[in-house]
Amino acid sequence: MKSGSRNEKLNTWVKEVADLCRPDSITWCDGSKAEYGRMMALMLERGMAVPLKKRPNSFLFRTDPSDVARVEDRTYISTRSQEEAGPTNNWVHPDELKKTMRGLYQGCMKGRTMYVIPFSMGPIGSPIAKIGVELTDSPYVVCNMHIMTRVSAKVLDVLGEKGEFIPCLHSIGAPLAPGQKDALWPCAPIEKKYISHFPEENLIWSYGSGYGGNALLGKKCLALRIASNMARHEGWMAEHMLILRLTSPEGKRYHIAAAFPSACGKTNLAMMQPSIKGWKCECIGDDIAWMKVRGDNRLHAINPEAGFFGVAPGTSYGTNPMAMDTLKKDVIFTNCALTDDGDVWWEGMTDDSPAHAIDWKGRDWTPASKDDAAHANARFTAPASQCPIICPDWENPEGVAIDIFIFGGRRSSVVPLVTEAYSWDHGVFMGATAASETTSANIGAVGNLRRDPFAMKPFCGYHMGDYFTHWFTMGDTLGAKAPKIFYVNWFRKSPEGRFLWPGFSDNSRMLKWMCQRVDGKIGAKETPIGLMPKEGDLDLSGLDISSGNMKALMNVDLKEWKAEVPDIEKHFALFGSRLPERLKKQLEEFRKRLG
Ligand code: SAT
Ligand code: MN
Repeated sequence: MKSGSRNEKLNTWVKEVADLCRPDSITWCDGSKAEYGRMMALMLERGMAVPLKKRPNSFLFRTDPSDVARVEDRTYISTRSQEEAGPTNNWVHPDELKKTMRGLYQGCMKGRTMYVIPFSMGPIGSPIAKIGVELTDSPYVVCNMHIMTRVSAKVLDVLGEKGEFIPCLHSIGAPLAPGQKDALWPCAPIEKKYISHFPEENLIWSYGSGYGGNALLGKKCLALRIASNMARHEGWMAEHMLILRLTSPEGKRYHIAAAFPSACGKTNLAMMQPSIKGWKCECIGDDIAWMKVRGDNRLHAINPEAGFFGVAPGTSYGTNPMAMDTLKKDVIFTNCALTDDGDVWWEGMTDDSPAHAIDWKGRDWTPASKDDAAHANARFTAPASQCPIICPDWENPEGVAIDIFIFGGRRSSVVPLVTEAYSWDHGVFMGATAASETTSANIGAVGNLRRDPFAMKPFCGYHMGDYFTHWFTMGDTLGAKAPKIFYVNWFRKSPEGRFLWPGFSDNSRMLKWMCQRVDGKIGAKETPIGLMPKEGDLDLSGLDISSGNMKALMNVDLKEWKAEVPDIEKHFALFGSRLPERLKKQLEEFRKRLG
């Protein structure tokens, strides 16, 4: 593609960054297949990419062992006052952070090419889409952005001379001296990694990591952290939610948006194959929802992304056949194992492990090896259009009208399979108090319980107390047309540590109950924590589950729930004077119901 654009602001910014980072050359990307091919050829030549014999146009990458997940400890919301960033975000004053990062950016692209990637989040030209431009020195990022966003010269046309874009600066932070041999996965050490957001000027600066959300800046950085802040000012919502369409045997459509923390099964739910007869599911998105109130006064959702960056381990024809079929060609795999016949493999993909493989660190692996063959946060990057059940409306700029919100997380105890909120305010309380055991999607300890409000703790670009207020405001705007809110937990375990619920396609049973609730076709019983299915109301036909397990899954132990209260109080105290009164009232009512 030719260099430069008609947009003065963009050209000036590209020049400024080039003066600072000193790349050897600059390439403007056009998102074409040929460009993708050139980038891959370059990475093959450098030995970074492994072509997969078994999957056409698909490649395996192995990262540096230090660069395998998002780095929440190194992620910043940099506003002029710390108060604005709030208690859930790391904060450094923009002047100081920019000074530090400018120091790091100085000459950081020497020996490399800087790519200019114009991309659209949402269909190009759609009124709800936003334009970003990522500058990066990573060809791996270019290829992933091709899949995850809409990269095209058309974006520059839409931008025109005066259009607005979100500048996203990224460097892996590994300049090359003349003659220096490149690493297979160049990146900077952890203490030099920075994932920084300047919401007051809609600006993103990322340094030192080449992985996932740290480097593909359209995703968590733009579509969640920056967009959430834009959304509260502009009266819409940017949420960490999958979007799916469920169609009943009678042909009635329901649209569901569900928020779960990273690596808690959003991709699996988004592509589920209902086990109940006659119900059909179609996927619209698996990670992010942008939602606006439209003329019908309902909340309409679009998926701003164009691909899936899904967790590989655990994905199989048993758990998520539609994902498996999405992965047949044109996929980038990262940190999976390589089999001897030139395919990828990961824990949970097949019943039998291969007798030999190369693990994600490039070492020989056999089932006797003490480490896993694939990293627990190994990922696939695949075009959404390849999903066999992608919804015909997945790129509809009008979006789909949401009927149901679901919150949830991983809880091995306490939380039952499904609960319905008494009201919008109660639903906001459920979202605000959501808790989950931590996963390997972030660098840090795995399995610790943490409050992760609306699954947005790592992704809210402003004060979380104000974010709660925004949810109440949206509820007031939507009034009777607001989606119904539910809370689920697929992950409850027996005292012996076995999952009590089969999950995956059987989660459709809870979705059916939710749809019946939306239609007012079925009752519910009142419990202190919310409305729950009455005995016999959940469709369990054809499911082999003991009544003991069902009882355990639905159990609400008041002692256990009372024990949650002090933790909720501590969590709420974090938000100080910005905790909405309406949440305090909800906590009061919750306490009363618990008795
Ligand atoms: O690395 S990502 O942020 O894209 C994946 C996730 O944490 O959900
Ligand atoms: Mn996510």
